[in-house]
Amino acid sequence: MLDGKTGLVFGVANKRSIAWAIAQAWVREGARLAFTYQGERVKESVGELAAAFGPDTLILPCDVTKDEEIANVFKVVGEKFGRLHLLLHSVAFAPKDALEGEFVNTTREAFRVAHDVSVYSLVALARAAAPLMTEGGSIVAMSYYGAEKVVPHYNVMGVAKAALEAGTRYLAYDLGPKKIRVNCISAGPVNTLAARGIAGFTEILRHYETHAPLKRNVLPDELGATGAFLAGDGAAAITGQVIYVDCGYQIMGM
Ligand code: IMJ
Repeated sequence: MLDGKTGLVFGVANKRSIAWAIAQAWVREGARLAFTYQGERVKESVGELAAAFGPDTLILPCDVTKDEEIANVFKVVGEKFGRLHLLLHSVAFAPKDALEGEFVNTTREAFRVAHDVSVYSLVALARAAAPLMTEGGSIVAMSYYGAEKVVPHYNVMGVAKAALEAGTRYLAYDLGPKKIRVNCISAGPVNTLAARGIAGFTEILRHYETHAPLKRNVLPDELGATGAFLAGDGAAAITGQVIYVDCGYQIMGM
């Protein structure tokens, strides 16, 4: 149960977003949420989705590469909510070129952008959230298997997710004394905006169906359920972990 808890969700773009699945699960368990969106293109869709939780749902713009925008989000959330218990980081970006060619050709700029948007943002958000998490908290970030094994074309995002997972451990250490837990969900492939346009994504889904022990792909609702678990007291002693929600794919050697 998440009754009486407040949460802040980064990374909803549309109804297919993993962030949306986890937000719905948090609300179903009784949490009150605020949302951020990145860019005018998704402002409307995030607004329409968030309105499902009431007309006065807080929706704020946030480009996570801008310190001023992050500061503004936490200032407003502090004013409206007073305190914060939950934070979801479901944000990643690498320039498209970097996900198409060979990793060896990654430019300094693509590497920088991927790590700024996808990794540093978690550090910045955790630091800004901590002073509002006066009753303890749960921070959840999204990762992917490409962090630990080579997934063709995942390239610099794999390196960024490895840093995100390591960052999760260091944040868990720093924030543990404040009863703030920090964990990652490593999700199997899901057909979201971040997956669209990836060459051969249908084949990737089929590969998981064939090779994962459960012989199917993960459903967004199942990621929501794990997000709700990590947010709640059932996970009160879990921090710094990467939880695989991938139908068992990660255990396979061949
Ligand atoms: C992304 C690229 C290559 C292989 C991939 C993915 N596989 C999966 C993804 C196998 C599952 C999706 N994923 C886990 C991501 O983290 C995607 C991040 C992403 C996607 C894009 C596409 C559009 C763009 N930049 C992006 N940056 C990050 O321009």
